This record gives sequence, C-alpha cells and structure tokens, in this order.
Amino acid sequence: MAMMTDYHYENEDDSSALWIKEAPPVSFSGVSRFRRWLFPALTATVILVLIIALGASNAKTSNRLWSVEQSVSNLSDVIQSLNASLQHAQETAKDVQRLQFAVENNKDQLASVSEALKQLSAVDSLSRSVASLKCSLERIINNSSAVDGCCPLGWEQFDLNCYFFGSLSLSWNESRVWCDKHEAHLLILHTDKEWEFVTRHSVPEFYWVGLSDWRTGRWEWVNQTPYTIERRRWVPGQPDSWAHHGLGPGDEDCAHLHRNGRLNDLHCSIKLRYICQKHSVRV
Ligand SMILES: [Ca+2]
Repeated sequence: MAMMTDYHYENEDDSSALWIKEAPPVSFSGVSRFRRWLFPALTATVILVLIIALGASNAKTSNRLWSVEQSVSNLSDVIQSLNASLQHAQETAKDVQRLQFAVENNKDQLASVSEALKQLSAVDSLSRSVASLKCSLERIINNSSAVDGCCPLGWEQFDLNCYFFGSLSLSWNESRVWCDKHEAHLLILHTDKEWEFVTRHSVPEFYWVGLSDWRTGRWEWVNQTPYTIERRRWVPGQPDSWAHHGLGPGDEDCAHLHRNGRLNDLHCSIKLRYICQKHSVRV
C-alpha cells in the first residue's frame, strides 16, 4: 500500500509538477534563454541557408539563361550571315547567267564577223576577177600580144612585174607609203634586164628607189633584204653619206636614181619622183 501511495503520490507529484512547470513564471536562466532562442535561430539559419542556396541557384540559372541568350544571339548572327551568303550566292548565280547570256550573244556576233569575213573574201576574189577582165579587155583594145600577167592602167609591165613611175614629188617615206597603199613597194632591182628596163624609163629624171640605210646603218632593200654595194650602179664617189645638206638631223640615208640612171644617196626628206613595183596579176 505504501508503495501504491508512494506511486500515487509520486504521480500526483509529477502531475502537480507538470502543472507547476507550466504555471509558474518562466525562469530567465542562461540555459533556458538559449533553449528558447535555439529553435527560431535554427529556423532563421535554415531559412537564410535556403535563401542563399536559392540565390545561388538563381544565379546559376541566370548564368545559364545568359549563356543561352548569348548562344541564341550568336545563332541569330550565324543565321544573318547565312542569309547574306545566300543572297550573295543568288547574285553570283545571276551574274553567271548574265555572263552565259553575253557569251551566247558573242558567239552570235563572232559568227556574224566570220560570215562578214567570208563575204569580204568573196568581194576580194571578185575584185581580182574584175581586174583580170579589165586587163584582158585592155589587151584586146591595145591589140597587145599575150603576156603572163596584167598590170593596172598607168603601170608598165616588164616580165612578171608592174612598175609605176610616179610623176608627183614625195619624200622617200611618203613614196614608200604611197606604194604600200597601192599593194606595191618601192623599187627593188635584181637583174641587169630589170635595171635596163627601169633606167630606160627613168632617165633623165630623179626617182626614189627602195634602198636605204636609215634603219640599221647598212644598206638594205625596202623589204629588209640586205644589199651589197655594186660600184658600177652608183655615181662615182657615192654613197657619200653627206651631212652638210642643212636639212635637219642625219646624213644621206636614202638612194635614188640620178639623171644618168646611176644611184646616189640623198637626205630622205627631199621630195622626188618615185618608182613602185608589184607582181602582175595572172590571167
Ligand atoms: Ca650623196
């Protein structure tokens, strides 16, 4: 019983103690104060940690977002660049098309030029035929004997060549140009027969011939074939390359037939008659 009583008492004591613990005013000792602030402090700490963690997480997220934005921005730049490249490629393709078109046009033009050249060739052939016909008619009219070729009116024929004894006075170079324009050249002589024929027509006038040394300092024919001086063809003492002519720079570089039919060198600017030569047209 005593035990029971004790137990009961203790129970009563305990219950009363519980009541007493809650009912009496709180003790303000250091331990209880610590206990009282421990939970809020822990809670605040946890919340602070959570806030920091969340902040860090947000920072990471914002960093990732910034990276994604940068990537998107870079991608946008790449797309713009691709668009520009595509536009450039399209323009290049158009240029290529224009070039192809121009080439096609040029092909047509080249074909036209080729056709025109063929027509010119035909005209040239026709011109030669007309010249031959004219030559034949002249031979009939003049009752001349048949020869191997034919020369234009006003030209003299000898063997296979035609000779023109120009009555105008020109410089040596002007004479050369005149002959070239008439599909001929200044006189070139090789055989004694040719010399005899020419001098028979030239004496007693002065005539330029196609002989000079102005180009290389050595005497050569107008077609640039070399010439070896034959003294018997030259006036005695010539060529003398006389330099006191008072006609400008240079000595006497161009040859002419003197009134006796022999050669002499004179300053090329002097104006004389001239002799052109060309092959006769075969009929
Ligand atoms: Ca001379």
